[in-house]
Amino acid sequence: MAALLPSTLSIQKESKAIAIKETSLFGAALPTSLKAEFSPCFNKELRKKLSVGPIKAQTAATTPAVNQPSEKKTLRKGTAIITGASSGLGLATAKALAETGKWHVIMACRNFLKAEKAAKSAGIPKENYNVMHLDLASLDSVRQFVDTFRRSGRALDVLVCNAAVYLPTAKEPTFTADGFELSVGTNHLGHFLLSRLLLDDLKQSDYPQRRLIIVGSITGNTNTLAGNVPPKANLGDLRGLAGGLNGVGSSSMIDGGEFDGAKAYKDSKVCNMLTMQEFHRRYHEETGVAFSSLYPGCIAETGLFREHVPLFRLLFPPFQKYITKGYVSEEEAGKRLAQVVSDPSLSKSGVYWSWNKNSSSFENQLSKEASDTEKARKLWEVSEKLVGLA
Ligand code: NDP
Ligand code: PMR
Repeated sequence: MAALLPSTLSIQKESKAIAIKETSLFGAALPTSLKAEFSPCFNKELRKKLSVGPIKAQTAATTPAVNQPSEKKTLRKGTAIITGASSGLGLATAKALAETGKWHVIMACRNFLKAEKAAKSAGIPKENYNVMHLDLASLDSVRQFVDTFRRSGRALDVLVCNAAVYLPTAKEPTFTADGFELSVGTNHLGHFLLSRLLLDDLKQSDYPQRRLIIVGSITGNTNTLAGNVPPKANLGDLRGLAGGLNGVGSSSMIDGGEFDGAKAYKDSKVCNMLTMQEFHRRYHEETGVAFSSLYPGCIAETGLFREHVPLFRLLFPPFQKYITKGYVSEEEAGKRLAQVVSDPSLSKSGVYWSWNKNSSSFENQLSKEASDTEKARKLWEVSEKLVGLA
């Protein structure tokens, strides 16, 4: 909460402007007062307003654990690369894994010093991690990271594509070094190249359970209430992506529409979930690598919301804690992702994991778009061209 204090102060000054401008502070067109927004009966009301179709409960019954291969008696220490491990979910996961003593974590981060400091202050045992530079907003940096990792001589057992940017207040698009809109360029295309290149390394590992995990989210899934808060994810026919997503010759949005930072993020999460499934279809049988995605819960206090207005950052955590009850702490979310990395009962491939209120994992359903096999294939092929693999 201490970190919120400066925001609180600035809210005093800014609240009037925000209240007028940001009637859609929580996304849905909400001309009514914040009081109404926080009313416990928001569920019925909002569903009506948002005209949400059938919604799958995000707290469904736990699916029985599947595929429980027997573990070797003496397992060597596994190596996991986690992108964006300098804060939030990535840092908490690195800590959860490193503390077991069974994992060496490579923190793949764009800001080396920040990552080192974060690891130190989180108390991650220093023999169980190291930081390597990776800027996902540059394809050259991705390739260089892969080279550096290979030169380290380590086997790769698990890759976690976790890093992301969210730019909900941006009026104009910004771009990666290669000219792609920044959210999709970082969250999807950077990870797409990284995971395609590192699949070879995963294949070569002798670790019994090799996994490639791409973090997804509820907000990219329109079969949920959260996924129906405007702007909704929608990749359309991928015409903007096929045009290079550069805002010059083509749109900066995947569907070819006007730039919208919040939508670009949600679209990127759909790409993450589609990519995981396409990996599964193309490579699971051949390689034995398990591909999965997850929604770790709403970790409402992470750096993801750093670009949002101060009032949002102040109200979002209590909204998620007391109204939607979707809130999880960074520590809890880190334990969840660490489970997807190493728990033998979460070894099934092609799954989008979620957790119910008792923190039990279950195989969740993806939205129609996020499970569209034809779209996944097209996304794969267009992405291959953009990152120089085809
Ligand atoms: P944070 O902002 O705390 O973490 C994001 C990380 O990504 C940071 O370490 C950041 O680095 C890194 N990053 C951003 N851009 C780049 C880049 N170009 N190259 C390398 N690293 C980069 O957010 P969260 O922990 O919340 O987000 C982690 C994941 O969880 C994301 O995939 C997000 O979509 C997902 N998620 C989050 C939810 C939430 O409620 N917070 C809910 C559902 C999913 P730096 O520290 O240098 O800024
Ligand atoms: Mg959402 C019903 C449950 C629920 C859950 C679990 C989330 C998660 N959200 C829910 C509901 C609502 N949200 C409702 C009813 C509203 C309108 C009042 C709402 C609004 C809202 C906004 C404006 N929510 C948001 C925002 C954001 O800017 C966050 C976002 O979309 O980031 C992309 C967000 C989120 N809500 C979540 C989660 C997990 C997020 C953020 C993180 C993410 O998807 O990665």
